[in-house]
Amino acid sequence: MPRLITVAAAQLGPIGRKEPRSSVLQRMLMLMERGATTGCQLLVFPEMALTTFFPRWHIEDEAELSAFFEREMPGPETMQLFEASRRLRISFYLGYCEQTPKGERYNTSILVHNGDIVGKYRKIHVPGNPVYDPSLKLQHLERWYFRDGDLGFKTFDALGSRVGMLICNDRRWPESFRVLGLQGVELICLGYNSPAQLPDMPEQNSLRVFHHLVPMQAAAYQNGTWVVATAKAGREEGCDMMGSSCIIAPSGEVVALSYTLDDELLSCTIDLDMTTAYKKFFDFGLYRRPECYNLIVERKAAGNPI
Ligand code: ING
Repeated sequence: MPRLITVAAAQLGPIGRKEPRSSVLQRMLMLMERGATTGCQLLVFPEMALTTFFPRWHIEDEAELSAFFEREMPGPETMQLFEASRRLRISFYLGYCEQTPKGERYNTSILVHNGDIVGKYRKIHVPGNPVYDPSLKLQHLERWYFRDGDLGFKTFDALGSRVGMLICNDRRWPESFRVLGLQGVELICLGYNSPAQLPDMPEQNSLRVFHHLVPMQAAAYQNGTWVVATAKAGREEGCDMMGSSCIIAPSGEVVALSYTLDDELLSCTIDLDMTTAYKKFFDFGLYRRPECYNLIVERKAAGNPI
């Protein structure tokens, strides 16, 4: 008996700087309704799904900035997603900007099952610049706005599966996936906001989708896990954001790929038991040599030969 589950990347098109939460939530609820009618059990929304990707600006107006953050989850507006989850029996991953009661700000995701939060993650690899750098054509000020995630890489047993969460830039680092792999992860949910072009490194422009897919395909295979990765896509406030939301099998194959840069539901029925053969091939307990991997935790930057 295969262990089947129907999952979907719930891709969102661009969100304007002034677009109200209510309008974004409307779009998300539509995707949830569509997911329900097509038998989806889990929807993966993007990183920072409720707002525009504001770290492309250096925002000094505290009132404007503050409006991008959630102080409660669920809050008065996001409650609708939780109600829909309960009513439609659909679980979801949601990326959002979290502000704690102490005023700490994190780039966060949650896993919601049957209207309850069953998992929480705070982005560990926070990319970009810590201060405004006028020499750059494209600002990416996540390090100015967000603290480093402090919850580690955890897995959550939900939906008859072992689920892990990552956010955007985490997908480029093999360590993110390995720490989840060492906990037997079977399904990794990830939302992202990635510029389709890098005006400060234009030689990489033609490789953007390759650099998005290749680390996740490798990691899915090396850890024997499914990956669902969801974009906030399209031309957002003059910035082209990459689409290519995808579902990747434990074989490393991309089995579904989005074909628009707008709101799109990309679903696939996946067999969680497909992880078994790959986990057996890469039998960590038999073949891994952690005693030879010390540098991975001892060193941060590359240094002298040992
Ligand atoms: N986005 C980017 C990503 O990894 C980034 C970060 C920064 C890309 C600088 C390119 C240049 O795709 C997020 N949201 O992490």
